[in-house]
Amino acid sequence: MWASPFVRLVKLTLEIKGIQYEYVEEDLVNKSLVLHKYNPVHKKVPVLVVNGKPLVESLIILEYIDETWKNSPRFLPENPYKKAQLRFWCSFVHEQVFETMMLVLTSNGEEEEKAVKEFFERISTLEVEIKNIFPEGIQVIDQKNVGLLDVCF
Ligand SMILES: N[C@@H](CCC(=O)N[C@@H](CS)C(=O)NCC(=O)O)C(=O)O
Repeated sequence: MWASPFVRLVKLTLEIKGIQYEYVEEDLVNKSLVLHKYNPVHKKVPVLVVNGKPLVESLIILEYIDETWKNSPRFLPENPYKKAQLRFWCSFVHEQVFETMMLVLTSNGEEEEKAVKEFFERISTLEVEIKNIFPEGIQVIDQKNVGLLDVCF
């Protein structure tokens, strides 16, 4: 499912970390037996298979990759409080921001206007709160200096 933002999130992470992988496309209208086998609960993509073992849910996959391939860049800080804060904002982007973004793209008229307003409200919330997580200011992002929240965003 080439257009899946969740799949792209995992591909982007693998590419930033320099990990070679084989990409297998899934037809979500006609799901394969492999998808049923590797993600029997949700039957969704992405699924990352490492040494025959499947991992599902993009944010969980991202953390797994970061903890397994400890090469730079590290996506999450060691500090448990900072880590918890970043996890919270990643799931906010992943769920709340993404949900309204999809609504903007798929609605019309009044519903679209409402969705656009909601989208900007959520982005503004993130923009204000992010300053508490990064009091030192937003830094330039490049391949060596990128965090979990950057990737999610
Ligand atoms: N929370 C999941 C969402 C994954 C997801 O919704 N994948 C969609 C493609 S964008 C899917 O596989 N949909 C198939 C279905 O719902 O049957 C994640 O972050 O990995």
